[in-house]
Amino acid sequence: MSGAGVICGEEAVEAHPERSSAMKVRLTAANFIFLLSMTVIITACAGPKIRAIDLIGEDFRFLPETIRVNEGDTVQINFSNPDVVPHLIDLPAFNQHIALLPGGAFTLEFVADKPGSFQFVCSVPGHEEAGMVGIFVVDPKP
Ligand SMILES: [Cu+2]
Repeated sequence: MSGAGVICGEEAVEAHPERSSAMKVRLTAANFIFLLSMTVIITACAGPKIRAIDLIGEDFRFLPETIRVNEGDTVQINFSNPDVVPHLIDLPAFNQHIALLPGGAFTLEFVADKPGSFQFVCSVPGHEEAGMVGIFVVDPKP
């Protein structure tokens, strides 16, 4: 096996091949920092990720209109309503429903446990028809 590498999402971090025999090298400060950094990278890659997304409901729109996560992510949608009218978010595919009064904020948290494209809407009468619609995209596990 040539130089050890760690793949994390789109990023690839190549371990230094010249250090493949690190076990034979005495533990210098540089080696210690290298090993510590690799531990941090591996820990960051392990297990599902938490994806925090700010979502604003305003002027009969969701901003952003599209939310994209990966299957298995724990999703935190920080939904806020700076408007002067109430707004709701209904994402039935993940059993998420919340109503916000003007000026309100709430964080929805759930696991994106299935891939696909799912619509979410504001179900205050007339708001969906006015365009208050968004898409929640869950990319499948590779
Ligand atoms: Cu609304």
